[in-house]
Amino acid sequence: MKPTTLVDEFEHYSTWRDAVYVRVEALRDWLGTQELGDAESELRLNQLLGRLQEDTLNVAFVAEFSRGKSELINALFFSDYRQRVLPSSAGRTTMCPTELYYDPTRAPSLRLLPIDTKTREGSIADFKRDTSAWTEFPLNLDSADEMSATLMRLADTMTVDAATAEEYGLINPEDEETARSLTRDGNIAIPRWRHALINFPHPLLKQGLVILDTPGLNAIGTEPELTLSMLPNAHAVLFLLAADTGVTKSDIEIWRHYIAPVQGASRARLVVLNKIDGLWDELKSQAEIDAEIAKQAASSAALLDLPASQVYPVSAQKALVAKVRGDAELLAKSRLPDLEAALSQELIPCKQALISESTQASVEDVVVKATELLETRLSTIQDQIDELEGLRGKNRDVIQHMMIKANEDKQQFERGLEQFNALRNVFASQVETLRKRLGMPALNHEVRRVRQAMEKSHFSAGLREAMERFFREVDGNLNASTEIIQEIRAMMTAMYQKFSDEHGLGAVSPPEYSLKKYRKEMARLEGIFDERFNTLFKMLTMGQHQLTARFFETLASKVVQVFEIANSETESWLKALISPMETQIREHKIQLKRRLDSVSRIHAATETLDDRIAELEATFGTVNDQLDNLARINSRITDALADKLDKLLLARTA
Ligand SMILES: Nc1nc2c(ncn2[C@@H]2O[C@H](COP(=O)(O)OP(=O)(O)OP(=O)(O)O)[C@@H](O)[C@H]2O)c(=O)[nH]1
Ligand SMILES: [Mg+2]
Repeated sequence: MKPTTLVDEFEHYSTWRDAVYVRVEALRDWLGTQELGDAESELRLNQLLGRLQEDTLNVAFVAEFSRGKSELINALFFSDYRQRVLPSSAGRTTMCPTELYYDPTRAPSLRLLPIDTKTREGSIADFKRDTSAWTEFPLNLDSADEMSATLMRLADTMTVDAATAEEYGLINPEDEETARSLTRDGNIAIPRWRHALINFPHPLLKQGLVILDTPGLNAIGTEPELTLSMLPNAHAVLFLLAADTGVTKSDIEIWRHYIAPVQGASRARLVVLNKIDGLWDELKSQAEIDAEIAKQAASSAALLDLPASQVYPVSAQKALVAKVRGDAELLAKSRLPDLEAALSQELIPCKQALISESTQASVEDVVVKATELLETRLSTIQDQIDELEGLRGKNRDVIQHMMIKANEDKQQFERGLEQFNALRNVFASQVETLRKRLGMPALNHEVRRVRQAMEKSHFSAGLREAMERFFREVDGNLNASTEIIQEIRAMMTAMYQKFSDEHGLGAVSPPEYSLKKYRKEMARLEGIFDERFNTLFKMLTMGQHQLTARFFETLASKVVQVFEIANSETESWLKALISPMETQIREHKIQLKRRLDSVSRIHAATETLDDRIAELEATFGTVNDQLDNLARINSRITDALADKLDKLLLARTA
């Protein structure tokens, strides 16, 4: 098998995504020019295009300090720069979580969030929106030396007294290790920065790759956002062990607390056994060395409760050297290509499948709706043609009779419309009740209440009670919303049925919708809270009080995020519920009016019958062409989704 590098595979993926984008855009534009799209379809396609454009692939590197995370990132992604981009050295090097990405609207730079922001309100996500909170250093891409000198700031530390470190939530004074790290005068070295953002125009980052480099256990534990959102949001997590240290207690702790519990079917988790060059012994045969490496991989796997095949032994450092020097033999020996292949195979197909599925679903809904509309048009035109054909040679009395019939149909439909409008009012008031339960003001009220309770309470029992109540209230609101949603759906289903029975409108089954996944997500967050509370906050010192408050802020911003998504999805659903009905009614009204007009015209001049039939037949042809076009545009999207990339590439060069 030809080894695929992550770079190749990712480029392939980006090309695929671009091709899908272009074709979905073509669908949206075509529906627009043909006046076939309604507001709901346009919104859906625009949302889909936005998602395709902003699509990122997040890969996180997690491990205890000095296992070689930064070196592995250099070897995997930055060897083209022919030197170390990220600082990597013995002892603690990376002092704060570091994100590497590319934003074309900003100049290449290193931005650092000062550590004292830990005492300010707001999560890292909040600070990201506040440019002034960051210290910015430009990156000079023309000088590799200057660039790595700038990036050395990731390792900055500063000395503070124990009280300050405690206030930042960085130390626990009762902890033995803390006691040891305090110098004789009671000071301690802490990271100077809380978070780093590197905006760098690397080809992969340009295509949407986002890399997260993290420092060791101490920092992971003090930044709840890492645990709550950054790691769960990563599409792949690489956990590193080092052959020279073996699996230590803190390695196991990181694995158990921060990596193993992160769920999600699409989430690749790879364990890397780094620094295998330490086992390369010139006095041993290759077979003996391989056996030694296999043995260590197997024992590491056993300690982490994994099959041995999931542990990838590599030497990041030798791989970097090999890539810089173009030494193929050394590269093979470093075993990095095996890891790259595994990473690309686990990561990219999963991601592609996810995007493909959601694109398919949105496109299908829109296409089905437009097809139905065109088909209804076709069949009404056909009915009219048949009616007129039957009229050839009939006398005025018959035509008079038809006119009366058309008028009656129209009046009956207008009565139906009145009922529909009454139902719309009921719908609006139910939506109002739903928004009261699910809307942001209700949630913000709960968040404020916990904040107040936290300020007042100095004991963990009080905090716990406030939090438990918070989760209970939030779940209660979700539960009540679920019931309202079911009522709304039942009412709309009945209305659709009625219109279908009485006026011959197409039978539509309103889309199913449930808040279950949000309730599940809330339960997951509560689980994380419980676990953190039980391990960390048995006793509340001042610093821990701070830490709890910050933990809550992060948790709250996560809950707010979940609710924002739930709200926007609910609003889309509500629109999807009513809009097909509105479209159908509008269409039906137009058709009824046309029928009446056409009969009236014939009534006035029976001799124009042939002209009228010819006119209708021409319209029939146009609508038929539209149906063909729509099917063609749709099958182009389906082809792109099925990754017929060879074809795409050929088409592009042609
Ligand atoms: N022999 C050997 N040393 C390595 C290898 N990979 C990394 N190192 C060394 O291990 C040390 C730590 O590497 P880093 O890349 O800084 O490790 P890290 O996990 O990023 O550590 P922190 O930033 O402190 O959390 C450095 O001195 C590297 O040169 C390897 O494959 N073999
Ligand atoms: Mg590092």
